[in-house]
Amino acid sequence: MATPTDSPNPPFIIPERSLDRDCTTLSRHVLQQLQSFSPDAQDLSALMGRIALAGKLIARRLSCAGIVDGVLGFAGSENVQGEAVKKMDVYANEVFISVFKQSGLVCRLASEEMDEPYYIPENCPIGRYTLVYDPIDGSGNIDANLNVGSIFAIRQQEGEDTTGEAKDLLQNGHKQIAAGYILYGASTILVYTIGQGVHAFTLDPSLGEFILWQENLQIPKHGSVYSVNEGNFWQWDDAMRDYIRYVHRHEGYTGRYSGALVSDFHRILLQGGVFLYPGTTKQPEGKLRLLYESAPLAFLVEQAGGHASTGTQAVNDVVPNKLHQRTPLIIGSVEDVALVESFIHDRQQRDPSDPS
Ligand code: P6P
Repeated sequence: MATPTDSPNPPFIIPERSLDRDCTTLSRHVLQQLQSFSPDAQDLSALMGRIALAGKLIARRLSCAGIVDGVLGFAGSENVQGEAVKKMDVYANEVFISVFKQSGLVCRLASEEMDEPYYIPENCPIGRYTLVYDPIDGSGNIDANLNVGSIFAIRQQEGEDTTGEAKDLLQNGHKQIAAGYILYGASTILVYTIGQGVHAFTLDPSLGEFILWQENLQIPKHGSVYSVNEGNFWQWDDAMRDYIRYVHRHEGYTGRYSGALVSDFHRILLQGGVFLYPGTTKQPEGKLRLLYESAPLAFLVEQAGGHASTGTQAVNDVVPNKLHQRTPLIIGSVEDVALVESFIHDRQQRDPSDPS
């Protein structure tokens, strides 16, 4: 009988990788970035390790969609956003809470899925960090087996939150000390920054570890992709319509829109281009939430040499007035974001009363 080596196409063999690369886990990478083993560095490294665990638990569950209960379909409730909650939204939200219990790291968690911040009392005297997160971004994609993601940011708690309203979270995005996302796709990718570049890890299921894939990602200055839900055209202001008409009439643009912000953003981070979720007549402030969707991605894209704008100001300069505040989002390559902003500026010049 022919042995595999005799066949014209020997079986695919995973190329040998260096032991050192297999050992460059997320937790180790954080310490390398900080070049420190101080208690704060160890805390941040441990924090990212817990987020990686959350990603592994969510990825495992998603991979069983259809053969395990609790993955597909709706939970039968609505969240604070007024959106129908998917079963995976509930599960993923609980996962992030569970991985931080007994960690001594995070005192509060603020999530798209919870009206108010969640406190972990046993951590609060010690843990001075707050996790803000969207546990499953794009959950409408789950039942169609399309990409979804988790988005997170870590902030330092300031002062004593005696009222439980977490008012210290109502500060601009420059207060984020770490941010990133986990993309659950053909592979599970974790991308993060602690303010020293953007770095990407791939989950190696055989190790159960996120292993370093790429360091210091830089977004191209321009890309051909524009990512927007054109079904909202009828609800946009004139500036957005002017931009869309421009890309429809000029060579070199291609539309890509998955329905999951993380998925569309990841493509743009790697290939260049721009993602837009402008304000609409129904939601003038936009759909995406500032604290746990737009601001974390804005931190990432600025670290990668890109830009994130509301159309009139940098996303990371926006000071929220409430936990679940929404903002319009234009994010991606500097040249492509600037092109969109130029149409807004032109309209304002022509009609200063135009709020766009
Ligand atoms: P629409 C998913 O619900 C989400 O928050 C983002 O992940 C995504 O980019 C956007 O909303 C999709 O919204 O209105 O185009 O379906």
